[in-house]
Amino acid sequence: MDEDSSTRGRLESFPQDPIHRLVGVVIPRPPLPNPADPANPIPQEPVAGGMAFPPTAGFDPIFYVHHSNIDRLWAEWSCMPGKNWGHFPPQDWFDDNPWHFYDVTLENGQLKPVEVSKSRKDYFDYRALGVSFKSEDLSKTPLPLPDPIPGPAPALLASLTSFANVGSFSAVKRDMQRAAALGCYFSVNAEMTRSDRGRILVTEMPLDRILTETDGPFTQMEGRPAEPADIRLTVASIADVRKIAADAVSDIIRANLQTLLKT
Ligand SMILES: [Cu+2]
Repeated sequence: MDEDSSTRGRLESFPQDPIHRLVGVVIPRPPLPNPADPANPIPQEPVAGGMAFPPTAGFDPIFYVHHSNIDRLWAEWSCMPGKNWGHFPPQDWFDDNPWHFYDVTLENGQLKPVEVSKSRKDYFDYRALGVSFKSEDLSKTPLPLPDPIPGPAPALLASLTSFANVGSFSAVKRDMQRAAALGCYFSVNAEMTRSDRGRILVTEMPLDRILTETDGPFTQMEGRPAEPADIRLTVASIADVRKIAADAVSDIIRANLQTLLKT
């Protein structure tokens, strides 16, 4: 189980998670009245069995049946023809070894615990871990991890409105440069091009990483929520800041989006 939401696999989200919750039975509890502040009742944690919580799930014998089945599904998937990996976390995520297990060995007639600590990448090859499944076709090869792991895929920074207005400006600029080096795209809305800080950021963005957005309904345009048609104004502002014709900016943004969708 991994707490980092950016590295959660699909199999973990379904059926791994829902089976934990269904077996654990999560019963919501209504909020308690709050005499000091009647408008804000006090929320209560739900009542649930051990399987619904990671720290106690392993005490339920069903846990082992459930996870053997999840591992079997993973193994079957990885042996199917034409499968490929999705986006990869960075190499150091694969090299990290966050989990510690105990195995036993026989030493002078005594069982001794041995700590097992492998890096994450070593858990991708279940056969190397000595795991096999009754239904497994041993003539098929599980999908191997590429070596080295390719860098993370370009990510889209959803909105630069808050990015542009929060924190020290030199830190924001440095973060933007680091994000650009990682292959991130930046989306710009009209509101952003109205602040000095926003305009400076747009000046320094790599042109091949700029995208547009309305960020509506959160951003406002002349007193109403921003709409897709307002993108014209964003394009005009980018053109103004970068001293390029608006048509050229439209062409660049269209090409950037096509590149992003192909990756
Ligand atoms: Cu689980």
